[in-house]
Amino acid sequence: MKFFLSLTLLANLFFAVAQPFKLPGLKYDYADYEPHIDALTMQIHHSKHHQAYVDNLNKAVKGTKMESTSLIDLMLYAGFRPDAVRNNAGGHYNHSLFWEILAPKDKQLEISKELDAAIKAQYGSLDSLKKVINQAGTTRFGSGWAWLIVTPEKKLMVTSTGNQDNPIMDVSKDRGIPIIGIDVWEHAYYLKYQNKRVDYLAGIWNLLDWGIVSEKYTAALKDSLLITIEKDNWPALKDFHKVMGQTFHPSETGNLQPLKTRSGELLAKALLLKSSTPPASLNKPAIQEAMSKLVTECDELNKLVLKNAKDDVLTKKIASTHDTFHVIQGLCND
Ligand code: MN3
Repeated sequence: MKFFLSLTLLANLFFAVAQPFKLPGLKYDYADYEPHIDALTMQIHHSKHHQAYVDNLNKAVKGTKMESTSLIDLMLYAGFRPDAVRNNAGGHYNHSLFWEILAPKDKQLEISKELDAAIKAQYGSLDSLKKVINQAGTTRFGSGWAWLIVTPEKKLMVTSTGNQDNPIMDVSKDRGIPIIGIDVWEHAYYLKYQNKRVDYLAGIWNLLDWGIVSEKYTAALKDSLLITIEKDNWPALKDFHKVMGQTFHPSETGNLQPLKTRSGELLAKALLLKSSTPPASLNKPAIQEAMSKLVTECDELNKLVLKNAKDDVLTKKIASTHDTFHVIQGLCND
């Protein structure tokens, strides 16, 4: 078990930094997933759809700073990235997970005691968990995924996302590390099940390798990504960051127009940030202090703009305000 686990961790590490991204091979032949998923569907899904996500992801990051960004980081801040990155990074990650957790019946491993106990404690039984996941999959309008995730509070949670989004992404409402992902795009089932998503979802459980899911559960509980996600869950900080970025960065090249038109908005976002509740792990005096300082500085900055202060005065002031903001972000990474 220990050996297996370290192999998984090693694979994850490799997975996180390896670029260009590559299509992972399947552990079994396309026909081995029959009759629940037919061989042709597996073949097209893996060698055409997933391959296209990989190719388009490589294309989208090529020649940009993102070329050296890990897949996890591409997804964590998907909301700040081009749609092509969000969609194809998600497509690559989601399908890689999907292939990993599927196995023919005679190759599947047993569920671990820990995961079994966690499921029973939260959902009563494995069958009721399956029902909740199926419900998430059937009610997902259009294309998307149904998930079982481990949350930053180390609880299990069932959720779903649209398109190729996933719960690692900042754009998702429910966040955590996925340990089960069920593809509910029509391309995953149409040839055999046509429009009958419910029948496909009923069939897919025959292929679920609970042994692999158990390994993913154990790894997720220890993964520092959970801490990152918890700290990242602060919408008011992100809202402030957006306006700060859009006003400060142009000022670095001498363009003060965005600041002059948006200093009031920047102050409003700072006030909202100050009155918001930080994620539990960041609710500390030093961060509260920095937020107060940020409000004061944004207020002073806004007054300078209203008084038509000179450009060099404004440039200096926004630079120091930006520094204060990074004190909060810096502190966040303690
Ligand atoms: Mn798919």
